[in-house]
Amino acid sequence: MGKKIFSGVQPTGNLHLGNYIGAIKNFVELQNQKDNNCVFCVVDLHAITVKQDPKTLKDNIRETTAAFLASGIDPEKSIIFNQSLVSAHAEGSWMLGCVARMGWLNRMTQFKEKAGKDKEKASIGLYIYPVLMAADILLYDATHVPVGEDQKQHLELSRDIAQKFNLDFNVPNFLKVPEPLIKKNFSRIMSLKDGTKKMSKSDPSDLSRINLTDSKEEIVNKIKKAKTDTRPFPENEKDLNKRPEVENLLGIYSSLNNQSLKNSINEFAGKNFSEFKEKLSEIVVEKIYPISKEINKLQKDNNFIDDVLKVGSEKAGAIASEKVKKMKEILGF
Ligand code: AQP
Repeated sequence: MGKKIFSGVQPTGNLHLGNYIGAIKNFVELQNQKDNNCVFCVVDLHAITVKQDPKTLKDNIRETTAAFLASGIDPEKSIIFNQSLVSAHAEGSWMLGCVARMGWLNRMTQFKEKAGKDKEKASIGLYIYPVLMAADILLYDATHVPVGEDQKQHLELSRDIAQKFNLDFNVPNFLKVPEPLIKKNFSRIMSLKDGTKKMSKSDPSDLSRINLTDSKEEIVNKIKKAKTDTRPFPENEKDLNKRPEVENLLGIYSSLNNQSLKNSINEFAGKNFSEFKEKLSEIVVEKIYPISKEINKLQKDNNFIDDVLKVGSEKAGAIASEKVKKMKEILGF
């Protein structure tokens, strides 16, 4: 039997190679597997948990949609929409928020990281973000959720919320308990400048990430400047110990070539970093530049992108509002 897939990406600009390898690349693979039903969402309600400029947000919603399409997500095969067009997400989130416990949310490390030292000033939305994420997933009866390693904890919370709702209202199996789909390898791509920090949209340094809209020259330049170390190229996996930057670059190379880390190391053992970086640039340009070109092309036609989202939101809304209707009946409304 096929899987029911739900996943989302925030339209917060600067979509990068980490988003591609950790999420979007897998979305395309899952879409193309027989019998899967896939829903891919531009999670704009999540984006406003931190302040957004309205005009930039609108552009970023379209850019993220364009990135989905340019990467190979096909609106004929998958549902593509933006969250704010389907009000069931906000309604479902409220009902699930009354089931989720403060203690559970207090453990979420992403809130702690994003709120920083002054958590009193963080928005309530940022705190309850994982509840909205649970609604996103549970409204579609998703069986599997492809995410990067950083989202594992939020997904576990979605599972807890589903189980508690089913138990509290004695509706066994009403909310489906979703499974995370996290790639064993290369599920966390790190900054090109610091191998201990994840590659992130909000890193102030553009050199820390390869954007999905970068030109060929920018890609080559960023890889040239990517941090390595002074030790020779690794001979085996043990040689990667305490070398996060080198491990990360080899991870990117392996993932884009669909080969193991071991094979990549063997390919370059005895050679120097400049040779490796040249090959790495080639594969990144080969995989990312066509996406960048297509995003630029699609962005010239806002009507087309808006239409994809409108059609997708009608399909998504039909599924999600039906689930919300049943939730309301269960709650006694
Ligand atoms: N560095 C990464 N490596 C692997 N996967 C990643 N993802 C994000 N960064 C990496 C995965 O991409 C999907 C969409 O992420 P998102 O845009 O919804 O949120 P995010 O995780 O907050 O992205 P960023 O880049 O880290 O944004 P900021 O800088 O705002 O915090 C998710 O599946 C995520 O796992």
